[in-house]
Amino acid sequence: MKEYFPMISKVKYEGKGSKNPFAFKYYDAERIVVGKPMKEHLKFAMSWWHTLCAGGADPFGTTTMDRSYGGLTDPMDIARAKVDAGFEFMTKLGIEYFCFHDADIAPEGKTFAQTKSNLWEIVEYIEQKMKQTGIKLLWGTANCFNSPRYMHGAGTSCNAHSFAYAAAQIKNAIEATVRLGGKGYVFWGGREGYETLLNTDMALELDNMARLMRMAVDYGRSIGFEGDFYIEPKPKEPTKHQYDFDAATVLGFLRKYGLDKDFKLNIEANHATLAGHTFEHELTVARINDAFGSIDANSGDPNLGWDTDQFPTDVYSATLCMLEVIRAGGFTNGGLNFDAKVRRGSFTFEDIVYAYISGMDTFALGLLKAYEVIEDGRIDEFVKQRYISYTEGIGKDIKEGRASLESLEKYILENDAVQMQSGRQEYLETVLNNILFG
Ligand code: XUL
Ligand code: CO
Repeated sequence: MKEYFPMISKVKYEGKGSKNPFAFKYYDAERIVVGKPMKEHLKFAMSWWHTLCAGGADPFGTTTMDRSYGGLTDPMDIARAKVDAGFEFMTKLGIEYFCFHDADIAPEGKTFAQTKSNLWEIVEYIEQKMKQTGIKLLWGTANCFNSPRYMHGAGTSCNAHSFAYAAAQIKNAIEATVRLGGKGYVFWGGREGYETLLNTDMALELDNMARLMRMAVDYGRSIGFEGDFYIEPKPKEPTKHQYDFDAATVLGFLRKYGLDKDFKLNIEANHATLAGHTFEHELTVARINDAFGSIDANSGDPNLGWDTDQFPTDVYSATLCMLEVIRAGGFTNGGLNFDAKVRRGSFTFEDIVYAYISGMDTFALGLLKAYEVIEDGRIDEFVKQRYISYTEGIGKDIKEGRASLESLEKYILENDAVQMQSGRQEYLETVLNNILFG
């Protein structure tokens, strides 16, 4: 069989002293960290779209990366070659999961019937490869944003025919996910938003988006899908305003429509940046609402207002992310999907290898550092002490629901000198630096 990544055989852990660009410096898959192997803490996944499809096009220029897999022209031949290349890549890197959109794995046909048969042919091929390699599906999704038929949205389209088309696509994408044993199904509202309120019935659009999700849950459960549905929040791009703005907005939506039992959140770092939040903020909101599900690991550029989907290299951010994952009890059905792409100028297959090695090493280091933060204990202890006033006296009464405005007024009349404590942010930042950099 043709080899697409001849520059590597199995990528191994060589430790932080290694200068081998094709070796892991921190990611040691089988190393036991607090009771389980690193690979189970991290559950890395390959994104089919960025890794095997994206050609580096941007609004100002055409593709820079050859994704013809050796000059193939027939879209189904290319689809099969992507399966070969993807499984070769994952096997060599030791990545045990992948994620896909229907449109990434199989080309659209002239009719929907043709699209469907293309999809199922490739799904069967993927299934064989999964059996041979033991690689698993993390989540599937449907691309209901690329085609012109979704120019006004999919579930939120003003056009019921577009809604119906999206439903048909989602039905097949869920079936494919179930068939491949995926434990997650993602809704990223690609064009579920608006450009101007002058032409938008927001109430109907949101009701319809919820209707589509309800149909997906009902259908998924009816064919035996026991995993999690996810919404992936993002505030803007491609629409000016995306309805799934951020974690808090999505939680309000899910609760309003009674979808919160079936849906969790897939938090993406760059989307948090676009919403004006930190990655860890979005993860915390998900965790404290029992909605933490999965992660799209990447990074954005804080100086830009769009989604750059860069590979994550910031250990500080990865540490704070992994702290949240640990606090949430670790991944169950979810994992860490590299929803990230190499830069337009990094156009060779070798660059994809460097990118994944760097992302995997970053999160491996983040995992180790997060456990060091916990073991060190200074930060957790500080937070505990900061709220100590709620463990006794009037604070305990407030926390346990025994206080009222009257009882608190009575208390203040007798104790009106409030003593304050410092938040010690600068000190805590030095503690974190000390743990990260020694
Ligand atoms: C887009 C994005 C998507 C979703 C899946 O910003 O993150 O790739 O992850 O549709
Ligand atoms: Co994403």
